Amino acid sequence: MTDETVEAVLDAVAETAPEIRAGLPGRRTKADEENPSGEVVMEADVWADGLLAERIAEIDGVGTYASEERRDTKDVGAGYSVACDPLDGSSNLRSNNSMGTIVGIYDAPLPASGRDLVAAAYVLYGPITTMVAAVDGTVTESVIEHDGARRVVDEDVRLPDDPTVYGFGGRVPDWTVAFTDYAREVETELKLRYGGAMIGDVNQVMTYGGVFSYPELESSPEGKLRLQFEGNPIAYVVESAGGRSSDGERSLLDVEPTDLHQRTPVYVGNAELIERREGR
Ligand code: FDP
Repeated sequence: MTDETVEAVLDAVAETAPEIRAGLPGRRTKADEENPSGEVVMEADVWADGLLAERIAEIDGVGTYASEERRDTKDVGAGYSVACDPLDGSSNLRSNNSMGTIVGIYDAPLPASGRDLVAAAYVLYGPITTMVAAVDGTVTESVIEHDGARRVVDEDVRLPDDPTVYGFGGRVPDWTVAFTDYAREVETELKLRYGGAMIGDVNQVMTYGGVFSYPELESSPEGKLRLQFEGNPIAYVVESAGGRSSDGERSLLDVEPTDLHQRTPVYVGNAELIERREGR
């Protein structure tokens, strides 16, 4: 369990990314199964999970592999717990829009607190395949080359001070009164950017500044996104880049972990915009 393990996990995710991307065209249909959260998955979700599980399990210093696609954790040795969302936003496959892969490396058994993360990263499958990684408090952006090599293009990614964009998930009639009030205010200040894949939408915020939220809903007070696989890793990246995260009351990194697949409302972005939501 060393920093070499962290780099090896990030390398494995980067090396797998071109393969995941290349295999998407033939896997745009629904698989005949549901994930542990009860959602129908795409063939690409299952396939990407299989590839990542195999590659990450081989790494010295990794003890556990877990993903949004499997009910239980997989014991693979001794060391860090690696939690993945193999294809975040995979419902965008049908409409050919952006998607991502998310990885969180925890120094604790799962479910773990975000404070146990030692690194987190995401791959964005946009026109270019990129990886944004937070390690030791520094966030880098790399272009992933065809052979899976990471070429750093920004050595110190920081959230811009002047926020520009927002993206909010969920249907408006399903929003709570408090969230609706907040959204109405933010709408008058920022431009809407919502593409339906958290990674794509968060990367807009990382690039232009602003706020992304998949909030608590009337029909689902815990929202939609999963703490271990989505909320914590994204919070770790955004906070390492100088932003803030919240479940509406506290940093996502301080949310008590209770279940591997627990959901949480997610707010990430510039500090002032997150604090304004917490103040309501
Ligand atoms: P998806 O179901 O396509 O995997 O993780 C779930 C997620 O996508 C996020 O990437 C995205 O932000 C959200 O769900 C989109 O949900 P809506 O369709 O409700 O907007």
